[in-house]
Amino acid sequence: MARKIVAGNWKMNMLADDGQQLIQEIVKGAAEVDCELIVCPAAPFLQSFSMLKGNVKIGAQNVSAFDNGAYTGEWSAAMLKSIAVNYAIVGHSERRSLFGETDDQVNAKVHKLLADGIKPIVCCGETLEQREEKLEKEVVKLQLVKALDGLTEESLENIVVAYEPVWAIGTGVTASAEQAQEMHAFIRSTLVKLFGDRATEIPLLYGGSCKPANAKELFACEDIDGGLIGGASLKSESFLAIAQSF
Ligand code: 3PY
Repeated sequence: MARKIVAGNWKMNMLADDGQQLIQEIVKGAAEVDCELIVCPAAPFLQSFSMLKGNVKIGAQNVSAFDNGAYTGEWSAAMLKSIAVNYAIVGHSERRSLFGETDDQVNAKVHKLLADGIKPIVCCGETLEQREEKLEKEVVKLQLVKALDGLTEESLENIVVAYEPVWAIGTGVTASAEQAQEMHAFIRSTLVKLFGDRATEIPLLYGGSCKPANAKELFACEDIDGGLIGGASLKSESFLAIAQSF
């Protein structure tokens, strides 16, 4: 798997025409960037983008923890596989806080995705209150231990981890490069303790108001391998500028 990654989480934004235009602009600009780009549109548009090639990959923003059956409104890892989706975000803080996604569900989703050959982008991150109480490391460690429970060493090469401090999501506030690096180094060492040296290969993305103005400083940090981008992924200029910040 590529180590340098910039992934765009479009969240519940963009209609069909705007999305098509944006993806075309991204594909055009992709030749100029030295990293893998992942575009994560809303579910209705996944299929229309999923035949992209080269360094632009397609990711879902969620997946069901179940296989198939009477689960209205859900979609399975096998369905994503059948339309050639490459990645899926799991455990985003918006899913946890707005839709009650639990660590156990995140873990089940990670296993379903890996079983169908889709790479999970596993999100973790603390709230402002937890940081103020100096609990950020404890919280993130627990999220990782639970999300990755039961994984084999071999599956590590198909995992991406994204650190997204909740207080920096959609707020315009970004973690300083020092704060982000400190947490990424902690995540790296936690993963190595859990899985051994092979875990050093897991790409660690920073997410939370990452934009062209701060991407260079963040990506220069030793343990930051790229970004999971929210608002700035909705315009090709800013998304590609971030991808050129390595
Ligand atoms: C943000 O940067 O707002 C994100 O949530 C990216 O996933």
